[in-house]
Amino acid sequence: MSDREHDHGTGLSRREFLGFTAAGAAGTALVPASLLSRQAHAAGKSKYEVAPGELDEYYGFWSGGHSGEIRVLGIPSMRELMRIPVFNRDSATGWGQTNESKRILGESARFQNGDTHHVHMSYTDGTYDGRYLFVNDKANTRIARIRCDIMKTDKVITIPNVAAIHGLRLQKVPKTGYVLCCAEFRIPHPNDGRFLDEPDKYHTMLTAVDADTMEIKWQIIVDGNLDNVDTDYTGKYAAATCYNSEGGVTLPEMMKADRDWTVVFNIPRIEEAVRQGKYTTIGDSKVPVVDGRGKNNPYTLYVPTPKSPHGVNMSPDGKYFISNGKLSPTCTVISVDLIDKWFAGKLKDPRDVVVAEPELGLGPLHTTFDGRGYAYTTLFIDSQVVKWSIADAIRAYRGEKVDYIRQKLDVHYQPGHLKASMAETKEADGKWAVSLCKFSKDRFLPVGVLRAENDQLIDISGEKMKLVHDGPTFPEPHDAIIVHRSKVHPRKVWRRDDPYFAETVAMAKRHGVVLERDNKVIREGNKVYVYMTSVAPNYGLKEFRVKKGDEVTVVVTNLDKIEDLTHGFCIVNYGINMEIGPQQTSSVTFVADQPGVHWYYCTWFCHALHLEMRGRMLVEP
Ligand code: CUK
Ligand code: CUA
Repeated sequence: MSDREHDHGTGLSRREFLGFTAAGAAGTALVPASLLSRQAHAAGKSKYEVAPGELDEYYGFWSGGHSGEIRVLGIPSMRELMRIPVFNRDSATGWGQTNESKRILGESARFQNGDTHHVHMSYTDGTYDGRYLFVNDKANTRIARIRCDIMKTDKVITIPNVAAIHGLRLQKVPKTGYVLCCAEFRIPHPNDGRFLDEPDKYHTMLTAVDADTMEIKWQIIVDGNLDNVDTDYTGKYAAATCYNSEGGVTLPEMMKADRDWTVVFNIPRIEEAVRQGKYTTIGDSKVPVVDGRGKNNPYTLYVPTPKSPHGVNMSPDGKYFISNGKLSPTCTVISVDLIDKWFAGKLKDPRDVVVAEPELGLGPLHTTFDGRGYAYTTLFIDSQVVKWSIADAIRAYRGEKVDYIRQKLDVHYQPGHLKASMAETKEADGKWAVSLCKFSKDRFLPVGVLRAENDQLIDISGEKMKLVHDGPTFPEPHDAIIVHRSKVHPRKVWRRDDPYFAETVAMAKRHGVVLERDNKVIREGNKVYVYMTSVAPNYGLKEFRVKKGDEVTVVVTNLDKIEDLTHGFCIVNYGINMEIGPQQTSSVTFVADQPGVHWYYCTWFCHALHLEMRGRMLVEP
């Protein structure tokens, strides 16, 4: 590929450049953070190499696409630190098999797959608060919450009345607030088979979920479909893209219109409608459903947007929603102030809220920000990231002769999301960006027909973007966030009263068992409860005896208090394995369907005598 990188030049000296930033971000916390980060870079700390023994400055939280998981990376090293199973099954930890994980997965535990696209961290006052992550499942219309203190999934819910949750964002102020979820595919309501071949009866909805209780608060029906969503910094608005305003069910039908739209939701008005009972319900669901269809309803504003837009991104100064044109070479910049005016009845044409529509290149999908007034947009078809000035794009839209494009950087290849450090908070610090490329082709040794994706690290701290690292990943990171490490405070050892295994503790109590002390087998009919402790390199029970056909529940409590001293519990030829971290209790239930001697053993290499950490399950015929 030819080197198409070129610099349009800012024409500004470093001093003027910083001065511009200060003016552009007046009144926010952005300026000091940006200046500090620039100084750190000037002092030579911008290397992406993180030496052995050193820690990364940022956490990266990656969605895992149709692997169904979340991954945790260190930034800038791009080292993969952890995988958090969410909608998938996990052989190492027993996610999807332990009783604790099955309770969390609920009735949806019957699904073995998931498709995560958008992972976001909870906010307080417009920045990350380190409490939770939330992620969508497009495959089975679910969302999940992950506790950041233990980095485990703690809630999974299915969204009713809709299909294929794709876009997912959180309210940023005063705190999260709602988790807002876009269902991408239109379906008939009710979807019970009575309407099949009548696409005019299909529709979709935005769903608002309470982040603290995970209760579904309301849904709002829209025209067209919903793709991505973002929220503003006042708590009033969310905006979502629609690529199928046509309501088509085939590709040519969905591509017909030259403009689809960005739909803006007026959240206080929707809440008011729910309070006043201006809603319906669908089928058995009790969720209030507000009707946001039609050009003249009070809840939504449909802003015509070229063409089949995909990502929508709120600028960290809180001023603009930016919709990424996908089939149009443009991004559409929508002003939050003008949205206020629209809903106050002061504007006539929905397009009046648009303040810029810069032409950026082919296939704009997603935009990120550096907190210094620049936007960075991925160009899927051009395989580039384009850096552009929002202020200059606005001037150009007003008719001034200015070049808003600063640089185009080749990436490899076909980028989707692009995320800069802290970019989705008011503390955007403009140090690193990651371009999540869909194809890697010639960038890595070939590994069969299936290839890795390529997550490319870009240094955005200077005036020119610099590509510094290629990171192969398994299918398929769609999105990521880069969170400063000061925001995240994971535990090192489990709390004995952690709600994660509270139901198992309650069961032990009913059996009169003290988990921290007892090793015993309790039989209730053909149900057998096996309680044991673990202290490296020993299980509290060297053996236990059951009968063929018994339903066996094994509960292991790890008494080790040492950081990083995890044990496993695996039964040979029974398909059972689970993780028991320091001070954790884990349990698993299965039917003893094979008589004979079945060794159980520890799967985490925990001690010099780890191999000897085992015992026998004796199953009488
Ligand atoms: S994403 Cu889900 S299709 Cu561009 Cu936010 Cu990849
Ligand atoms: Cu315990 Cu290995």
